[in-house]
Amino acid sequence: MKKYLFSIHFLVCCASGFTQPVTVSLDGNWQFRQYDSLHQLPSAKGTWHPATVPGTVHTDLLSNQLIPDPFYRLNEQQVQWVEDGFWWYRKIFDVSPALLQKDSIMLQFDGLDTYATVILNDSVVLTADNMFRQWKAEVKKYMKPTGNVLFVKFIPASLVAGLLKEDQHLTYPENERVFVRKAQYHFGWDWGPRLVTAGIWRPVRLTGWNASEHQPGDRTKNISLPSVQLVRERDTIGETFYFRIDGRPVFMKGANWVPPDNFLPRAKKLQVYQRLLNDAKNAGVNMLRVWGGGVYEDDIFYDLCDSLGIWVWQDFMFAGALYPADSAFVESVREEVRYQVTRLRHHPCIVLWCGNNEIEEAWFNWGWQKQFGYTTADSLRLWNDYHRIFHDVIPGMLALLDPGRPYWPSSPSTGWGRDSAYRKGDVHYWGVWCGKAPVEKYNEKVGRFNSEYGMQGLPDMKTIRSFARAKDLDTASAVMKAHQKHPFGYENIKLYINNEFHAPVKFEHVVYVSQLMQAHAMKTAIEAHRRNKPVTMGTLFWQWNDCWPVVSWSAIDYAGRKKALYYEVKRSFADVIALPVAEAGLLKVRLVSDADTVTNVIMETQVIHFRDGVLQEDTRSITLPPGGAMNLPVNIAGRADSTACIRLRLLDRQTGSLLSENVYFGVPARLLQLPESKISVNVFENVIE
Ligand code: BMA
Repeated sequence: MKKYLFSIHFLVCCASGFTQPVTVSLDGNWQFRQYDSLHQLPSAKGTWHPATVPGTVHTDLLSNQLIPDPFYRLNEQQVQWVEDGFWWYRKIFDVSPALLQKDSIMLQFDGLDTYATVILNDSVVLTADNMFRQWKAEVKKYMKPTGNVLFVKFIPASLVAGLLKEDQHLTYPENERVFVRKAQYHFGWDWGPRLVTAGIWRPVRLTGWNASEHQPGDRTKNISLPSVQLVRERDTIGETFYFRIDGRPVFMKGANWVPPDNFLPRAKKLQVYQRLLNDAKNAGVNMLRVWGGGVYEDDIFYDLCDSLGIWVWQDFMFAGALYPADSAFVESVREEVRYQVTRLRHHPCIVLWCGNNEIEEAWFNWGWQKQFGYTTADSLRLWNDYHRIFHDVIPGMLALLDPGRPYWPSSPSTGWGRDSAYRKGDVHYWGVWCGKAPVEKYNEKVGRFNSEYGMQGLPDMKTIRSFARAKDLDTASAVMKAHQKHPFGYENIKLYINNEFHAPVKFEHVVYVSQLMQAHAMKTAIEAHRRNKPVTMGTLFWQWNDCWPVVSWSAIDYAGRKKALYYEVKRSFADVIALPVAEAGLLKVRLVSDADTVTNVIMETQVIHFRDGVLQEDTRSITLPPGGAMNLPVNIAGRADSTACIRLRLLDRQTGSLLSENVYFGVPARLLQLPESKISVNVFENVIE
């Protein structure tokens, strides 16, 4: 992907040489206060306090010690009043004559969350109602050299949403959130708290220029982007679903990406993007799906994906609900799409635009029609509204703005309960977890492209201790329940642990074993998907990261600590791997390569007895074509059972270096007859032996 980056850089440098507009950042020090509220509120009212822009009202209240940390213990409940506040932000500033002399001065907000009125020197210069848009106003006539006063006044998003909801004669699934163009996870999710933020969440600036001066050019012109096709061709099974990039089919390995904080500007400041994306690269991830209940990510996310070689499946921000399609809403969506596609289309990393998360699946499978009592006429109207947004407005805008990239209206295309979900399109297989099916089901339910599946694991003990006291360390405690948002989360964790492991008793052991269980489940799924290459061409587990410290499906917890899953994923995503296939008690191996060159490997197979060590061994030399997959019989009689496992190692034939390693256990871990381990630890200064 580096070759594509070079041309972008070159173009931006060239463009800037011809222009002399003056740009002044208005980030940095602002002030904020609470103006009014729907309810009786505590102390923030009345006085101006220092504020940070870009930022959120919650983080400003926190740094002024006006609220406790919303992530600690049960504090999420304590801070719910914040969403009902009317918040005012203010900046007083001077400007240089160089700016003031320009013909035109534009005030530009890259993000306002969400319902805001912007007032400059007593004149309303713009009103905003969509968190995902950039907002601009020509302000030259209002500006003066000194003492400019800029106000941004927010009214509560949930208040407006509630009023919009009352206007409807139908009940929409998922309550008020669908009426607001604001990150949907802010209203709470099954891994996230309800923290309905407000604020100036992206940079603000003034730009002045003269009519004669060059305007910044469209960044996509003359940029060489990869040629990307989403290949959907009929075949004997159904229809293919894979990405062909620059002529080469690419097997996608990765995960779903959720916003890395409830308070997004904070994540950026703390360099969370660099950490999470480098970790992804190091684990062999080559695709992340930016999931539709979050946000169109910060520029830094896409810049990093470009440079690390991580492809991006980009959802538009709609998830698991129905959305209205009145003219005001549609117009807002149209402008949102215009802005986001124009902002992002020059990134080589983006290989797919996807309309939404789980709306098509939901409409046909979640029983909304019955639950909300829709008549035939209601259903028709709702389905037409759906079509308008996802089959008309969004693809229509893409055809104008980014015709070269594929569009997929909804992920997944078919519900996981239907057979056709495994023959075409992408699938979110939640039979394991939501349906409580055993982990082995992953071996059967293999889709053409597996864009979601997952298993929960508790976060690291240190992370848990950052929000819980010693007395809270029990899954039945109020605090641990508040940090588990899935209705039957702990029940399922227990169920899946008991299927595979001895039931842990101590809380620390529950944490540890839940992570092993999660890693085991995801290994099973990933291996099943990779074994099925080339019929299957993608595996994205749910979910890469967290937005707060929580029990979730993530591989990396909010504090950046890796769960056992991370290390298992890293092993399972190795470019060249030997995957066991157990058939009628006999072991075969499927060798899979995602490398773009021929790989010469030595495959080493060992039967290892837990007490007596290596019982049998076989080595053979194999040449794997680029991107190829092949079945091999294993030349050994020994079996993986309760006393022994089989270890498969692939070594580079030339250098002897280890390419990948896979250990196959024939029975659940709780049935293994493992001898007592003898481990001694010596610590010498900074060396552990
Ligand atoms: C998927 C996602 C999310 C959810 C996850 C776990 O379907 O799209 O909505 O968090 O399941 O339940």
